[in-house]
Formats: sequence, structure tokens, C-alpha cells
Amino acid sequence: MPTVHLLDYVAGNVRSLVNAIEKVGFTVEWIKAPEDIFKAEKLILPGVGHFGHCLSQFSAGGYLEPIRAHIQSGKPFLGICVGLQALFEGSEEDPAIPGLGLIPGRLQKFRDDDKSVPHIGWNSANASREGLSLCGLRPTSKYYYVHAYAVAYQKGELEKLGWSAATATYGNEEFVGAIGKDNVFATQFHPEKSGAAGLRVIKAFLEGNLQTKLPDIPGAAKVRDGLTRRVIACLDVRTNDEGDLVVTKGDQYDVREKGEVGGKVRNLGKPVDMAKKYYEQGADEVTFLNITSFRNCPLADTPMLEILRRTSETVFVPLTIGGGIRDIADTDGTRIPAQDVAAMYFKSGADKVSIGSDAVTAAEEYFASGKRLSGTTAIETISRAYGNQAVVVSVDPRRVYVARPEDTNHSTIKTKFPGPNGEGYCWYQCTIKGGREGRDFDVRQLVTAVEAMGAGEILLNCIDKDGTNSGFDLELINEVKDAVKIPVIASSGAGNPSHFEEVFANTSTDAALGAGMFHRGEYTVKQVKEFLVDNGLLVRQFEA
Ligand code: 1PR
Repeated sequence: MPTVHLLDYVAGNVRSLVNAIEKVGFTVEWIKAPEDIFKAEKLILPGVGHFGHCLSQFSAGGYLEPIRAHIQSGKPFLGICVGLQALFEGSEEDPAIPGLGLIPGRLQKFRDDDKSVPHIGWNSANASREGLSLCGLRPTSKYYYVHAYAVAYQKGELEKLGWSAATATYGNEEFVGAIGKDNVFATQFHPEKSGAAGLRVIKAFLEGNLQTKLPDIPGAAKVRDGLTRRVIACLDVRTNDEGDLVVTKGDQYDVREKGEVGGKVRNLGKPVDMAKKYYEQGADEVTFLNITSFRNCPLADTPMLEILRRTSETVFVPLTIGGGIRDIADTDGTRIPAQDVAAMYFKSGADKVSIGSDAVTAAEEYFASGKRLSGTTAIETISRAYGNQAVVVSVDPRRVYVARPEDTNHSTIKTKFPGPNGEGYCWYQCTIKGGREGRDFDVRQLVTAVEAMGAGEILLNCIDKDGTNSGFDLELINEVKDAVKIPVIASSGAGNPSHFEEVFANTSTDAALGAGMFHRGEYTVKQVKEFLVDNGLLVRQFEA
């Protein structure tokens, strides 16, 4: 089988990239030392996280000059995400650290006054030159982006230097989504996480089709630019009474079958099969939450790692894993830092880790210390190493009703849904251990603290709504969206496609998640997305 050399120096989720390369008929040769680059015919440079961290690692490892030599030799080079950013002069993310400087320009942070940052989700990559297809890119496709810094696009600037660009628009900012010239091609998005459209790009690069005539694609003219509405399928996973890891689903977090005394754990199916099914229905992301991990589980939680490894072989959209991401003591008592726990999941195919209980504890300490960052929390250490886009904080709140705002020190809202005694106000109490323990801490405190610590996204569950099929808690979502600039995923309560339209129409949520309604086969992800299209919303169309 033909080969391609891969330099994975900043260990992120490179497994999915290997799976994608193998899927299109190539095998990977690993670059283990700078001199290996001179053996490479084709070279891929992926990069995740901070620009400066990445470039410093490449520099410290002695890779920068061999990479530059490879490019100048005219041999094919593909840069992905920070691998694109590295080609430019530098980034305001780390002004002191230079890029390769092969392309003039610097990266700037997206403005967050009109939109969430980082830019997470599916957006276009439209070749700026009429009729040109850059490495299989199509105007009808969407590609998965996850970054806070971008190269602003000025029409003609790159072209006059011989570069071809493919652009995307986020809010009112147009930026470089991909760029190509001669033997070089680079994408800001992750092709290995962009479904069939991304596999097409990887295949085109590996087969040497870096710049071709754009085929005539029906419907190309009417595809809208911009970030799509993200629809996520969530699989709550736990060990059932027979010891197998199964997909389960709670009602207000109670996962046991009703009726039977001491009910059996609800078993809705096998995690790997269900994840593949949702991918093929068009899910934009898949989330696994290991809901019994708050118990002291052995680090080598091999069933969960194995689920990720097997899922990442066939599911080419972002995978998030939550449950037990914290500093832990292994069964033999050795202490394993959260960053190493997360690294195991990244290496097994996860793109993001989700932190629940540990985030609440860290946030409480943040406030107790007068909003001082310790630098040692799981959120801080993992986002520093892998970028804040790799860290999601999962929030498990429940309503606490009060008759008047002055009855509590917490951040209250006036609710349209009065409490059991007619209370007209409520605050959202944070819980840990899967809702088993309530804290004297509210969601506004939690989300502002974790944003300050470097979390890149909020997974906003809701115990009151979980499993009720009654729709999302719109008041909760608006309370949290008002408090943070990072993206928020609305979760809990979805029962039919109209609930997804309702949450996008009535809140500024960045994504919406469903679980039970999909697991029980009441609706498919495809039906949800079709409903959103019928109501004028922009969604990514699944490509087989
Ligand atoms: O605390 O870092 O170990 O993480 C534990 C993770 O497991 C957290 O993300 C927590 O939300 C989750 N979790 C723990 N116990 C449960 C439970 O159900 N007993 N799942 C649980 C919480 C929320 C979502 C659910 C949505 C949508 N469930 O996972 O999928 O509410 O459901 P719906 O569409 O059916 O309404 P840590």
C-alpha cells in the first residue's frame, strides 16, 4: 500500500487521522526523528492546541528546518489546523514565537462581541478562484473547524503571491479555511473529522490532486455559507448488571428500569454500533458520557478506551468523552494526573474530554481563593497542553425555587414555570456525582470560573429536563449564554425535532444535543436536521 509520513509531535487525537488515511488506501510511516523527514515523499503535519506550544515543540525537536526543506524540495506537504497556522509568520496567540514564515500574514483571534469563540463546528471552505477545486474541496460541503485564531482573508492578497485560498465566514469575519500552492496544501479545519467530505480532501492530497478543475456539482449555487447548527448525539454509557458497557439513559438521571424492584440498568444497546448509526444519520458530533466513573474506576478503563478506538475507525466526526476525567488514584494506588487520563482518551480517538464533578470542585476553590487560578486543575493542565478547544465542562444543574430573589445569594431568574408552591424565581444549583450531591454553588459561578480556567465549551445538561421529552430548559440556556463567550451545547429534554428548532430560535445556543429520543428510535438525527432545514436553518448535509 502507498505510504505517507506523519509527524505527530504534539500528541492529540492523531488516531482518527491515521484511520482516515487508511480508509482512503494509504498507510502511515511515523516520523520519529527530524532526519526521518528526509525519507518522506509525502508529509502530513497535524497540530492541535496552542500555536506557541506546537511551534516550540517542533522547534525543540529540531523539526522546523527539515519541514522547511521538505516543502522547498517540492514534495507534497499537508498541514492541518496548527499545521496550516505554522506556515505563516506568527500568531497573536503567542506573539514571541515565529511561524515558518512561508506565507506572509499573522493569525488573529476571532472577535467575541458578536459570536462565541473558539469557532467550533461545521463551516465552508470555498475556493476563492472561480472553477478551481483545491484538493477536492466543494462549495456544497461543510468541514469541521475548532480554533480561536484565524488568518483574515483579504481578496487578492494571497493570490498575488501565487497562493489559492478557500475561505469561510464566521459572524462577519472572512478567514482562510484552506490554502494551496504547488506542492503545499493546508487546512484550518480537520479533514479527518469532516466526514466523507474530509476523507475526499485527504484522498485528493494523497493522490496528488492538489489543484483541479471544480466538477459541476448540482445545487452548488444555493449552498449558504457560514457555521451550521450543530446537532449532537449523546450516549450515556455504564456497566450493566452483567458487567458489560452499555448505552443507558436516565429520567432525571435515574437510569434504572421503573417497576422492577431495584430495577435493572436500562440497556439501550452497544455503544460502538449506536455511535456509527448516529454518524450515518448525520450527527455532527458524538458524545460518550461514562456515568458511573465518579466511582473510583481503574485508570486503564479499557472498555471505554476500546469503545473509542473502535468507534474512531468508522466515525469521522468529533468524539467527546466524559466521566472520570480528573486526577485519580489507580487501583494499585498510584496517582495519575488528569492530563495523563485525558491523554489516554485522546490517543484512543477522542477529540475533546468532558469534565463534570471535578470542574465544580475546581470552580468552588477558584471562588474561595478570590478568583485566583491555581494552574494545577484538570481544566488548566489539559487546555494548556491540548488547547482549550479540547476541554468541555459538563454541567449538571437542577432548579432551586425561591419566592423572591432576596431569598438567596445565588444568581436567580424570574421563571415562566413557577415552583411547586408557586415560587416565581429560581436559581440553578450545581451538582456532582451525576446529580447525587447538590452544592451551594450556581451555574453562573461555575461557567464563569471554568471559562477563566481555559475550558473551551460548556455541555449544559439539566436534571429537571433530562429524559422528559418536554423540550430544553430555555431559561437555563439563556442564563448561561449571558454569562460566557465560549460555545454552549444545549442538552436534556429533547423529545422531537421541533424542540431543536425551538432551542435555536429562542436561545443563542451553539449546538443542541439529544439522547433518549434517538436511543428509543422515536426520531433519527436525520429527521431533526430535515426539520431544521424546513424551518430555514443551516445544517450540514450528510455525505456518504
Ligand atoms: O462527574 O466528570 O465523572 O462526569 C460524569 C458525566 O456523566 C457528566 O457529564 C454527567 O452529566 C454524566 N452523568 C452522570 N450520571 C448521569 C446519569 O444520568 N445518572 N448523565 C449522567 C447525565 C445528561 C446527558 C443526557 C442529556 C440528554 N445525563 O448525558 O444525555 O440529559 O438526555 P435526553 O435527550 O434523553 O433528555 P464526571
